[in-house]
Amino acid sequence: MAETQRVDYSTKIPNNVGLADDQRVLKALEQWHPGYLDWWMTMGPEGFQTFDVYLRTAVSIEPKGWAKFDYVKMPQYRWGILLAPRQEERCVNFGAHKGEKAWQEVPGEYRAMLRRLIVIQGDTEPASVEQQRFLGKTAPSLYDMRNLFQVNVEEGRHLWAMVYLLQKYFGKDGREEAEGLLERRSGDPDKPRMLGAFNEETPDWLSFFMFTFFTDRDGKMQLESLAQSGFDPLSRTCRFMLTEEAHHMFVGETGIARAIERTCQAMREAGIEDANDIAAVRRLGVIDLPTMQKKANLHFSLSLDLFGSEVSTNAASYYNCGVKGRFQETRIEDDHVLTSATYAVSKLVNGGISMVAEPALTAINMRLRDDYVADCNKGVERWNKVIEKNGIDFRLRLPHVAFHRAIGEFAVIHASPTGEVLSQEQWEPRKDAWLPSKADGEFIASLMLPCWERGKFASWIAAPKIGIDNKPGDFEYVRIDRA
Ligand code: BYC
Repeated sequence: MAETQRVDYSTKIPNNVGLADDQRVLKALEQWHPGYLDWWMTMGPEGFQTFDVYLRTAVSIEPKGWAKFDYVKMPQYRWGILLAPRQEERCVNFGAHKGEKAWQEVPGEYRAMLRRLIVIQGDTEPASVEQQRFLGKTAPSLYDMRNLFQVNVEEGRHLWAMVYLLQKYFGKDGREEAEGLLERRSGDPDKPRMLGAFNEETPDWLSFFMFTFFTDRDGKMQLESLAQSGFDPLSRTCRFMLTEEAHHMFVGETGIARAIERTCQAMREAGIEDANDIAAVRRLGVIDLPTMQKKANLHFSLSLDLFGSEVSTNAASYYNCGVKGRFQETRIEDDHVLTSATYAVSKLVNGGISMVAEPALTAINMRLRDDYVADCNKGVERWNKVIEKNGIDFRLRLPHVAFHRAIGEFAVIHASPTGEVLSQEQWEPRKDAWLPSKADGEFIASLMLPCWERGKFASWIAAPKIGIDNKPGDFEYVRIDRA
């Protein structure tokens, strides 16, 4: 079967890339499959592998009606290889090769670069599943539990997507990298995952929602940039991944919005007006808004680190070679070569933070990060609307980009959330006011009690406005009883 819109389910690995006619790659993937399942059983959602979960599975790559919903036990999920349709006339749209036909094979001179980008992208996918593996046990509802598992199986599919590219286009090196993706472990000191944020813990559901809002959004930006790639199979793979990614960010944004809603309701009912009266709000069994701000500060800053250094010759080469573009590259009105353009970059100058014009080519990471910050801000404003509607005088804000950074220009300094540069002595006593403290973590953990009754929700989170797949409020998203 050649490449098609429908997904071929006749092989062990569902796909729309004609795997049945590509025995070499089919075999390589079939050999990789048992290792993947072992990884899923040991590092995937702990304690829920035998439960029926109401999941969506991709059945087509057409924008409408691409997924079907049904009960599935997670280890039986049909992880497939799905690429967006090929556009015959597609070209390289930027860099030194601008105007050439998009590449269907890996150009020899860019092999190492492309392999590296695909491996980094691939590494984040299983990492996030590992980070989230214990959360099912404290799920605040069956609805939320199902969303967690949906995100997890789709991150598993995104790993398959990258492994397909490695196996199909990178020969022996690709096969070794595919094995490596199953060997590294989030947070393991000896064989950690590749990027910082993917070695942090996701200890509670507030972290999960913040992660899916902030870190999955980095995923969106990076996938959007890779979707611009002149290497067409990578572009097509990323375009389909973005379809799934939208739901992950929805889970994060609405998860936080529902926690905010519940806190505000509880405050109103108790007649508490001061959002900063943390002790009084916590007594209501909800998460106070200042603690949500601290969690946002943490996850935003960790996610900013995923953009690499503001000024990066790596990023310049990726762009110049046509392998990784900018967000919405084809909609930007400039020459798409960037040999003479500049871009304003925030930098440390004489101990302070200033904007400095840098060659646009080396400032590609900074530009993507700016696009990311703008996208995050829209979501934060939607959260603020929930607070405002409840008549509570409090606003959530993204911290300054220099706050709590480990990568790039600001890794060497401390800065407050408003961007004031601080000495170590000034930072130490104040950091617990800006980042979740041990006590905050313990309080949040005390609220993480499982709530698995149909249609019920834990004390700290409101019900969603609509169900998944338009299901009613008491729908049994995960069949706990019959497991
Ligand atoms: N941690 O020139 P530089 C997702 C390294 S999330 C550790 O500043 P560059 C998802 C860098 O590798 C999206 N190391 O940066 C979300 C380099 O090392 P070498 C994942 C870091 O290369 C939720 C050195 O520092 N996709 O999909 O321009 C759930 C100097 O690098 C970090 C991608 O990231 C870090 N944070 O940009 C599930 C896309 N940052 O070469 C999934 C692919 C930098 O000196 N990756 N370094 O050994 C890339 O485009 C780029 O590699 C990066 C870094 C943006 C990550």
